[in-house]
Amino acid sequence: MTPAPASTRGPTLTQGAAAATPEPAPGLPRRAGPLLTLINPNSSAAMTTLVGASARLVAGPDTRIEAVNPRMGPASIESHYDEALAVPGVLAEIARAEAAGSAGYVIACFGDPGLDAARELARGPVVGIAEAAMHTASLLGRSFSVVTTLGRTRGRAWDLADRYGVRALCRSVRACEVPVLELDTDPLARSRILAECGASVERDEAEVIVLGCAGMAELCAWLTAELGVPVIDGVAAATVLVEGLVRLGLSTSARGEYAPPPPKPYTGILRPFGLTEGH
Ligand code: 2AL
Repeated sequence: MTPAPASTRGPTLTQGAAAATPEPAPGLPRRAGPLLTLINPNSSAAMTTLVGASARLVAGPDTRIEAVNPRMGPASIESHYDEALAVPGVLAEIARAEAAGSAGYVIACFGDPGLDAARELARGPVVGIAEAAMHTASLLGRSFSVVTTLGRTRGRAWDLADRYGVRALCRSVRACEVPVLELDTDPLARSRILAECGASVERDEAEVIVLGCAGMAELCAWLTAELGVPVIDGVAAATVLVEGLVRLGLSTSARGEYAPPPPKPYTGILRPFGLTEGH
């Protein structure tokens, strides 16, 4: 397998799939602005198109957005199992985009899968959509609620609220019980999501709504108009945040926990993920 070019930040992931992926988007305008890579960690091309569109709506005019999804991994992420097995594909995309000169990354799934590992691998800043949405919510009100897909994903959202230090602001995590891949096909999806958002505001006293899935991005403006409170699409929030970090010239600290991982061999099907020093 062809190793990806060395990162100046640290070791190189010897990921064949990464090197095989075409580099920045055919037809992308060649402008001077930074290239940001949005990684949809599931393998749904339709959702990748959706998150790319959502990011482009808010990105600055000179920012180039490449929206990608891994070539391996789950069709959607709605369990811990899905999430764990989505991570190698996310890391392969980071390695590929590093070689293509990406300046920053958005991990566009609400469980923020692989966020810490991505920060160890990437030169530029990496922001997860749950992280971005929850921090943004904390700037807009004294309380927020998350409206997610399936009830089984609620625990992960609570874990992340803890992790990001905003659990005290989180009034509830509600589920619309629509699977990720049915968000745009189930005729009841919109009304169910609206009902859970409404209950969050009326019953749980949430002042801000956080959408708990990248696949809900296109509902954000409509929900805002219906609810009369700020509704946050994490894809847009993370795009603006990472773009701002890049503009500030800031990136992940390479000192301490996010230092490049020590090179070592990996075995079996994970062999391509073994890190080497340089090439
Ligand atoms: C998600 C998401 O954002 N993408 C995905 O596949 N699953 N989140 C969720 N709560 O189901």
